[in-house]
Amino acid sequence: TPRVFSGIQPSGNLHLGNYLGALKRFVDWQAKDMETIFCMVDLHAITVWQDPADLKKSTRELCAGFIASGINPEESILINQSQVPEHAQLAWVFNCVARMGWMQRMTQWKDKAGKNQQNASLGLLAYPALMAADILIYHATHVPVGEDQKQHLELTRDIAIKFNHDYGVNFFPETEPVIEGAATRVMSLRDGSKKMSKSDPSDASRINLTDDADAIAKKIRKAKTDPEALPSEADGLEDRSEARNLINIYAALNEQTVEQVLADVGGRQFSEFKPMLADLAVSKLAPISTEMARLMQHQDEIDKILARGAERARAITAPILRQTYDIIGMVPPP
Ligand code: AQP
Repeated sequence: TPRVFSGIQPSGNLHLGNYLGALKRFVDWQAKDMETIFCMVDLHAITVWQDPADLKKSTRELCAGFIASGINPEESILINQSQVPEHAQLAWVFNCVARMGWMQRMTQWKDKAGKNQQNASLGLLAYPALMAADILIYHATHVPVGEDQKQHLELTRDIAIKFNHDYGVNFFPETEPVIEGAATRVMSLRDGSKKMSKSDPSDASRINLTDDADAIAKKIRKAKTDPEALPSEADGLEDRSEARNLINIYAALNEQTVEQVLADVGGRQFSEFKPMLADLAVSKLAPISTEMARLMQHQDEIDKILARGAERARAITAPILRQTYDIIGMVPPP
């Protein structure tokens, strides 16, 4: 059966963008006749500084977020990256396949390293090789992600192609990015030109999955908008990034198309639309935050789920790593 893989960094502040761009869509994939593997990518998170106690908490909270969003750890394989060592082992091989120039071209590297590249971690530059390993250590073919990960997935393909070519094999598959739905790029509530992000210093810029009903409603009420009424057709949202963002969020939460939403709300003012959006968001998100808080009371359960996930994952990853080592000429243990 074809395999689906995706990951989320446990770097805190899990938000609505992660939910609509990733978690909610993972649940759709879980319902299909495919093997689904979802990962808390803690080794990716430490490419920028993480406080050790916060990282542990965020990892368990992310696991709770997966489950509260509808990922069933009996159906999907739910893992923490560092507990499945073959990810990091294959990443080393890919570090030797990928080229420096490929890494230096990545926009995420340029954005996150900023002007002072000399002072960024080597891991931040190598980030996409680890991501390629996460996917290819399962021979996964489908990778559901938000728009911001498209470039990294193209690089995953390049790494697979170069590995296969260099060693004269047809071993790693060419993966397909799956970027679909109305909310593949949820924007900041304070600035329609920036994506909603975990690391934005303004908490008002994002809806956290841990926010309660009051906080969710307040952030939507205060979201930046323009003074015009809403249009009735999608082309009326061009050049209105904040309006488009709120409509996209509404459509994704309500499982409608943008056209369907605008057919209902076109002509209304934001003063009318925002309370509708707040009600919808609270009804969809508050149960998730309640369930996350409940699960966080049972840390030992979470840790057991991750241990069980790692065991199931290693039944797939250990043989693939063994075959990779054989292809590249490593002498196997007797
Ligand atoms: N704003 C977004 N809209 C839609 N999808 C998004 N994703 C992230 N932000 C948005 C998707 O969520 C998944 C996990 O993301 P991640 O945690 O691995 O990486 P990230 O992009 O670094 O997340 P942040 O929130 O933007 O963190 P910082 O602030 O560190 O940059 C991915 O599928 C991603 O596409």
